[in-house]
Amino acid sequence: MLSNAPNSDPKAKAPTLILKSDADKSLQLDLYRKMCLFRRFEEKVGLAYTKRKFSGFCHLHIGQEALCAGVQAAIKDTDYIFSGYRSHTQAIAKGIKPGQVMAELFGKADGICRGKGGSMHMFSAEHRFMGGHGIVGGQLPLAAGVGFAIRYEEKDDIVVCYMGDAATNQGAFHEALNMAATWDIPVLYIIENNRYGMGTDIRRTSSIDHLWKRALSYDMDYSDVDGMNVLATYEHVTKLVNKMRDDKKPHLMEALTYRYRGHSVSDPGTYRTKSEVEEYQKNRDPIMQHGKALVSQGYATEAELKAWDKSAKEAAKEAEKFADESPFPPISEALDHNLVP
Ligand SMILES: Cc1ncc(C[n+]2csc(CCOP(=O)(O)OP(=O)(O)O)c2C)c(N)n1
Ligand SMILES: [Mg+2]
Repeated sequence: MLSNAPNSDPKAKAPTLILKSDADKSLQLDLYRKMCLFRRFEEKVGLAYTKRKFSGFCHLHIGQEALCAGVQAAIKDTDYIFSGYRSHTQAIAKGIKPGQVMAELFGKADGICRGKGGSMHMFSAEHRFMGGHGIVGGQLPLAAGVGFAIRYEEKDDIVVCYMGDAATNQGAFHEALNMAATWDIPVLYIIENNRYGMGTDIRRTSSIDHLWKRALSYDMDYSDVDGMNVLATYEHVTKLVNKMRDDKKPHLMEALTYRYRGHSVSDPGTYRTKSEVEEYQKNRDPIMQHGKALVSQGYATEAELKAWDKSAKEAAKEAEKFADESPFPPISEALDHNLVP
């Protein structure tokens, strides 16, 4: 298990960088480009929010890109993703176009839910992206339900269900994991442990030092991974899902990660020090780490890394333009697609 459990010692040393991987070169390059896109997209979203292009809640994923990119590369298109409310980039990773995600944020007709889901409730059955859930832990039992259907229909797919660290203290977490373990339901439950709930250090709300220990209560398989390292994540999750497709058993994976921005856009961040944030940005940043890995393997030059980042900025700009130009949905469809009697 990793020694840098964030909930036991925030000053613990970062794990050694993985600078070599058996993953093929084109995949490794793709992971870099994806993370650049996720970062630049979320920066654009943050700016659009401050320009009041949309309102309501908005939770950015900046700093946590490696997990999203690494997991997505390890699963198949037919697998399902469930997530919480910090899910813009997970929707893009699952194949939804950045413009459709941005238009959804802006409440526009070309949004993936025709502007009715917004930041916290992206959804696309076609992409098997099952939300976007605003209720902390609400997605966990739903993921068990889809996993049950997969098993019942004897399919080969698996379900990936992301949650934040604070969600592990919810009743729904325990009920869902107990059921998944009892019935052998193929759900990979992933804790995105970014060390804080809304503003509370996980050490103040959890009695254990490693959140994967929760799996012991259900005799469920468990592991942890350095969620700031995309190659480590990709390699680890690939092994997990290969096993899960065979044995159909659930797994609880704790990914150690960190968010750079506030909990939501309205968070002044007074519960942590500036130097803690800077330490992650300087020494653990997922894009920086992976860039180093690519250069050290001779897969890319510094100039190429810069060019890919530039393309990511352009893609984020295009997504915003698409959303700006999309019309608002007509008032006549205000009650369509809603659960109204
Ligand atoms: C059932 C429920 N309780 C409280 C909230 C308010 N709330 C929104 S986010 C949040 C903290 C969740 O933190 P975590 O699970 O660690 O996810 P992160 O924001 O760090 O990604 C809380 C308490 C909610 N949305 N749902
Ligand atoms: Mg958290």
